[in-house]
Amino acid sequence: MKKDATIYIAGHRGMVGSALQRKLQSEGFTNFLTRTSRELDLRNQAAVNEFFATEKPDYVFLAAAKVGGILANNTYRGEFIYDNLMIQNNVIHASHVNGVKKLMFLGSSCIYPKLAPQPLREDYLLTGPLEPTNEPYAIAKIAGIKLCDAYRSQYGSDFISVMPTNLYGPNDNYDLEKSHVLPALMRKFIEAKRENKPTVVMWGTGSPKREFLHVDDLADACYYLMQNYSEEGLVNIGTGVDVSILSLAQLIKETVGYHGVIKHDLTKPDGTPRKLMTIDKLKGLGWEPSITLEEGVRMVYEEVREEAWAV
Ligand code: GFB
Repeated sequence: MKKDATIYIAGHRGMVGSALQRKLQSEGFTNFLTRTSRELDLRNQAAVNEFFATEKPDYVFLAAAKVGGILANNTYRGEFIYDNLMIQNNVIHASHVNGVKKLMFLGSSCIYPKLAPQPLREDYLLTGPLEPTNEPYAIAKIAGIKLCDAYRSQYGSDFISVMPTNLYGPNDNYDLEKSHVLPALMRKFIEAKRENKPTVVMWGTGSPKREFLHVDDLADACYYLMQNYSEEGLVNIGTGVDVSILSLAQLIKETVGYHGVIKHDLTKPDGTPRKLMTIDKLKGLGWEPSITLEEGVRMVYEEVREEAWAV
């Protein structure tokens, strides 16, 4: 990627897109194409086609998506499949039509079968039934991988797919109904400490295990792969280490310095029991993460400790 290349980051205001832009800026790239969803609705095929035909990006990072935590995925099932299919179909096809040099499609570790052996290897894709709470989202993301592969096969497009594990970091979503677990618990512990509340409620049993990657590490890996990887299929991006949700809660509790009690809301779903990915392929390509969960949680706490969230 030449430093004067024109780069379109779809989803540049989200947690992933903004991290990608920070990374590319730090590497000396200056020529960014960005549009808010209000300026360009990526579900609108005609609008996307016109944007690509006019702006002719050299490289595309497809980080725009309808995303959310377990409850949002399970509640807005129609939006999660429709919006994501439309966004990725439009952007990937327009990239092909307009001769984009390389495109990176970002998926999620939830594409793997619910009960696949752990750690999850890239070739476990489509070997069993999916976790029901996020099946619509996972189906859309699997379709995106297959779309990139089909365009590579039929047209020779240099479109690659990466599957990040559960992410956290700057510009995360702190809406307690829609967010993922790490920002949700961070907010709950900070507010409970501030307001001297005796308890903090976490969802589910706390026994599911998850792998967490700081989004700055993700952006670093994406930039690395954009330069060093060009194949069909997918590459996992994670840490190769997971923790139980209860351990995560305890880590955040300690980091925040909250001394109350953790309670469980068992009416909320646990979701998939475990989704630890192997990162052997990524390591083999020459990349490893550098931010530990303890460091990352500390970084997030420093970023948001004074935040006054709307109710
Ligand atoms: O992060 P999370 O919403 O998503 O939930 P998933 C992870 C686990 O944390 C679940 C528990 O077992 C939740 O029940 N949990 C505990 C909480 N307290 C809370 C809380 O206050 N808020 C939230 N949100 N969870 C999503 C998928 O799955 O992960 C998406 O639905 C996507 O498709 C994304 O793949 C990365 O890891 O279960």
